[in-house]
Amino acid sequence: MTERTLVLVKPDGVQRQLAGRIMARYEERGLKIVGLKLVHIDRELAERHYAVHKGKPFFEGLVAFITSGPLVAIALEGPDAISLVRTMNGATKPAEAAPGTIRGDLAVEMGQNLVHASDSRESAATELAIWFAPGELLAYGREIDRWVLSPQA
Ligand code: IDP
Ligand code: MG
Repeated sequence: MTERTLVLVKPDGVQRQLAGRIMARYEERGLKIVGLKLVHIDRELAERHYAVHKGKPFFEGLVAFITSGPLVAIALEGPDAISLVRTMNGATKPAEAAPGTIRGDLAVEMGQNLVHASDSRESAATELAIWFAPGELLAYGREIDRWVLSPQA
């Protein structure tokens, strides 16, 4: 089923100038970019994005890291996009991420593991609404060869 998911190329990815290469992997796989922005977020947005991790020992470090520099937020669309992107990103801990995955190829540290991706239908809907305003996401128009701006699904 066609899904939409949120991906972040975290500040380490932007700082290492890997944003384009990481995005290219998703494009090459066949996913469509339906939203895209370069942003340096504040603590308030970081806490909303990582709300499920509030209270965990790594939470403060995570918020400090995600607010440390600009990141790229990408809305991707495609068949089973949510699980497909998680598989492409690889395990959270880079040492356990399979070669061929983004983390398995390009990262070594859990705290600097380059990418975020929504992990469920629910988190994808919540996160896309946090990162993209209605009207910032694209969708196919009725004519299949044309992109149009549309309100968030
Ligand atoms: P995910 O990014 O693979 O979905 P989550 O468990 O949602 O992983 O954790 C969010 C992020 O928090 C991870 O990508 C990683 O950067 C960081 N993180 C998770 N667990 C730890 C930990 O035990 N120590 C340090 N950082 C962690
Ligand atoms: Mg997660």
